[in-house]
Amino acid sequence: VGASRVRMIRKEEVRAWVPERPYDANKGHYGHLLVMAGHARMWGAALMSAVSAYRAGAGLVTVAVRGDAVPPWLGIHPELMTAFWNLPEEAPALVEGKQALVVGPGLVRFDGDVSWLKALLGKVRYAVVDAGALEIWKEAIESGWRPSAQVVVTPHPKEMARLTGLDTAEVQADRIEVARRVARSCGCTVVLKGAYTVVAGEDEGVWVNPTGNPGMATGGTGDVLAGVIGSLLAQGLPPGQAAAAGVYLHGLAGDLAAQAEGLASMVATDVIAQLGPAIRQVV
Ligand code: NPW
Ligand code: AMP
Ligand code: MG
Repeated sequence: VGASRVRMIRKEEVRAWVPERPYDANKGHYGHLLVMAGHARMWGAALMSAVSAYRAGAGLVTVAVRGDAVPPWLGIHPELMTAFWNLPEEAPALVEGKQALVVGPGLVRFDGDVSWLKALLGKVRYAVVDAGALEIWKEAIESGWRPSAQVVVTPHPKEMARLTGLDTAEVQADRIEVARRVARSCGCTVVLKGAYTVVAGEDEGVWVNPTGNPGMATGGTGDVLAGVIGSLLAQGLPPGQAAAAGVYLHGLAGDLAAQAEGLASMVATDVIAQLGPAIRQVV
């Protein structure tokens, strides 16, 4: 414990963690991810998470949408599958047969209800809890409940402030300790985003990510990250490795996007487009 357990994520370890593609591989080897995200005003978050998950190697990706018709925007990426839900109690059945779950990007909570998230995290092995699911998570954790799923939470500094009751400046002044404390108290893996993203594992080990740049301060890059980590979980990486490899590859894709487009102009879909080149550079 202490400073000796804090280290930079290295390319060589990411290379060792990313699943290989043997000649006789099939999509069943790379997991099925459920993305429970988006709503009418933030459907892009769901689309970006889900497409990023495919780009990071998941075998199958299903997007859970509210309503009962396939929204036309999903047609941009016909490789995506669709599941439908309207009521919170319909959510848990959707994770059956999935190896991992991403919940939260662009999600707007149901009034006061936390039971659907608890039920979901009782049925799946691995999950990423991000954005709109974080306050529901906080409420559930504070009531003493603990998930049977192994969970990676991915707050940015302001979301971390909401989770802890600190203000954003206090979070930023002590990033490693804040992330470590939350990981210890919830028994989960914590990704505290922003420049030099911190990954704190359940075992108190801490990684700091050297990749990424301020061009990533643009709408949707966090939704991409949630999809990448969810993808690696679906492929069977344990949470600490999925989180560390995910932030490294996401940041590297951001660096390639910055080279191509410039810091001011790059957008989240440019980062998605560079996930392939980033993975190729590492493996
Ligand atoms: P400030 O300005 O410093 O006070 P919110 P959100 C702070 C979805 N999206 N370091 C900063 O606050 C998401 O998935 C959908 C320090 C910033 O203004 C969510 O569900 C999109 N501070 C939902 O929108 C594309 C930092 O936090 C504030 C920081 C709301 O998510 C966009 C924003 O936090 C979006 O991804 C840092 N590194 N980073 C779509 N196309 O569908 C952030 N902050 O209020 O939680 O809003 O993060 O935009
Ligand atoms: P979100 O705020 O949820 O959209 O997530 C933003 C993503 O972009 C996270 O992965 C951050 O780590 C990354 N990011 C934002 N600003 C920076 C920065 N200045 N340097 C490196 N990465 C950043
Ligand atoms: Mg976000």
